[in-house]
Amino acid sequence: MPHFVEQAKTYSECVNKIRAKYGQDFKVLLERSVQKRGLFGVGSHEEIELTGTYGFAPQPQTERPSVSAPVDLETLKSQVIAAANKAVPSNTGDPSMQAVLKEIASLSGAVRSLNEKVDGSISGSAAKKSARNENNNHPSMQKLEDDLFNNEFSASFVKTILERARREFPLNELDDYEEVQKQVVQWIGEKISIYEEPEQPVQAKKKPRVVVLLGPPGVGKTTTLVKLATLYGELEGEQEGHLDWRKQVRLITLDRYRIGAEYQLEKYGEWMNIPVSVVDDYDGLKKVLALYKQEVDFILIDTIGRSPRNYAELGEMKAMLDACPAKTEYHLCVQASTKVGDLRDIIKQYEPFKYKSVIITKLDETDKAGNVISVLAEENKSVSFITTGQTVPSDIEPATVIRLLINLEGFAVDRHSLVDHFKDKAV
Ligand SMILES: Nc1nc2c(ncn2[C@@H]2O[C@H](COP(=O)(O)OP(=O)(O)O)[C@@H](O)[C@H]2O)c(=O)[nH]1
Ligand SMILES: [Mg+2]
Repeated sequence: MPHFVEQAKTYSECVNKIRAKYGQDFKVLLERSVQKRGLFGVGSHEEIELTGTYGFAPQPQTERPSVSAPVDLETLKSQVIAAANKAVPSNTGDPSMQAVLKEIASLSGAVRSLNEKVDGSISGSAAKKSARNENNNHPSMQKLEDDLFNNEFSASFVKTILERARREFPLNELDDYEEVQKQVVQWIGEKISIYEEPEQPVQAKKKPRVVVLLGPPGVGKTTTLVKLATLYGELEGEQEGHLDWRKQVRLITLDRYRIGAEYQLEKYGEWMNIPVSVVDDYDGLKKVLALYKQEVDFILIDTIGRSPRNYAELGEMKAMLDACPAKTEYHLCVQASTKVGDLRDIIKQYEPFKYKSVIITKLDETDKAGNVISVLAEENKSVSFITTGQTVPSDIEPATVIRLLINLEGFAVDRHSLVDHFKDKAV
């Protein structure tokens, strides 16, 4: 089957180019952004590149896409599991962990191939079908597509929203673009899932909540952990120069890969009057956790790593963290400005840790959150916190749907109607 590779400034421009050159029967297989250099390096800019095939007979609409498990995810998971088992021999035969990981792998595999099908978008038959819809060519549809891509939403996310718009907006409603936008903002909000913090059960003996922060280096884990410690600690006041906390919080850092600058957490601990423990291995972590078991409210664990692609290191870390109690809450930190493709990779690389939620860091550094919203929706992940600056402890807030929506660039956002629509998800 013949292939094409086309580049343009926007996704829709690129699709129009493909349509003009190769006709309606084409299928986009790969989307990536490429950096175009201007003359003498001046005016360099990003473009969308679409690769795909064309000139095939349209598939009947009823035909279902076949879902085959992608190989790379399986390989990746087994690398992490193998490394984890190697690091702690006593864990090698934990069949329940293996079963859970296997299940996660197959589920995310299925979700991923479905996403890839959707991302393959604009197949010949879909293009024909949309051509039949007269509202397809309405200028509002074009504008909506551009606005969504400008906010860095993924191709599959944009496609889903456009299809819904085609289905639900009659021609006369499309004339009022502001109304269209308001409605679309709600649809986007419906795709955002907010993490629900577990209730602290009232019990005679204290049982600490254990929270672990994961993520690639430099995303802001340590800074976020300190911000969380102050949120959870509930400041009582200051006495003789020491901060006083209503709740007992302890910080733990995994020492394995520390380099000079990483003594950061200990310095923060000293400043905040919150004890910090440094542990080296599974047994060390187990001991510290046992020590704190009945006397504290929160234990926050910082992790350190060189790269999420270093599977042996991820495996070792996983083996060490297996010392944590079953109810430990793992949060994955991702930087708001990360590109869609990289986000998908990171989300999958940390899957073996069974993290419950994602913390979006450095939202202050970008105006666009479509990338994060799309990938989290695709991968069924919820957001717990958003961090918005380097200042400790103030630059953190619990994630809300509205907080992410008001960041959308070029969209008319009606705050009141959103608060009304999302109620508790919004506060
Ligand atoms: N602009 C911005 N910078 C942040 C934020 N959170 C952390 N940083 C900065 O990012 C850098 C790396 O943070 P750090 O917590 O050491 O990252 P880690 O390697 O993941 O632990 C530091 O310079 C932080 O001050 C944030 O929300 N916004
Ligand atoms: Mg750190």
